[in-house]
Amino acid sequence: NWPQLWDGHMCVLKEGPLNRTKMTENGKRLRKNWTTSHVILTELFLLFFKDAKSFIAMKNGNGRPELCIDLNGALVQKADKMSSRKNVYVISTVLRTQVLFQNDCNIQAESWLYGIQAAISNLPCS
Ligand code: I3S
Repeated sequence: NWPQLWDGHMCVLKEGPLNRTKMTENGKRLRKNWTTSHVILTELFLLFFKDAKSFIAMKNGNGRPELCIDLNGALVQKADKMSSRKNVYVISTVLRTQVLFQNDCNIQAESWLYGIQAAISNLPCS
């Protein structure tokens, strides 16, 4: 139950819009499908919501994220070769899911990189 999990365990380290696409799921390559998400970084997870309203709705007991990335043991790296877009990074999880994220503004994109790296480095499997 997402709202309960949220109330019990999560605080927002960073929040805002990012373009993203899943690249691999359980090691299997997927067709890219870039979308803009409202992204929430917590100590444990990177959560992708359809928009800011959907995040608020989840906190009020309605709905859940579109995508939830487990940061424990994950890796985040620059991914220039994985896309023609600029400022692209890839998060690779222990369960071999890969998500690309991107922002046209390099400062914004780097700020997410550093935030995610910091969260990962505070987790036991890093
Ligand atoms: O790395 P790829 O496969 O060339 O990625 C592009 C394609 O997925 C493309 O869609 P098609 O599945 O119709 O070929 C997407 O529209 C592009 O956005 C993908 O590349 P970028 O470079 O934007 O990540």
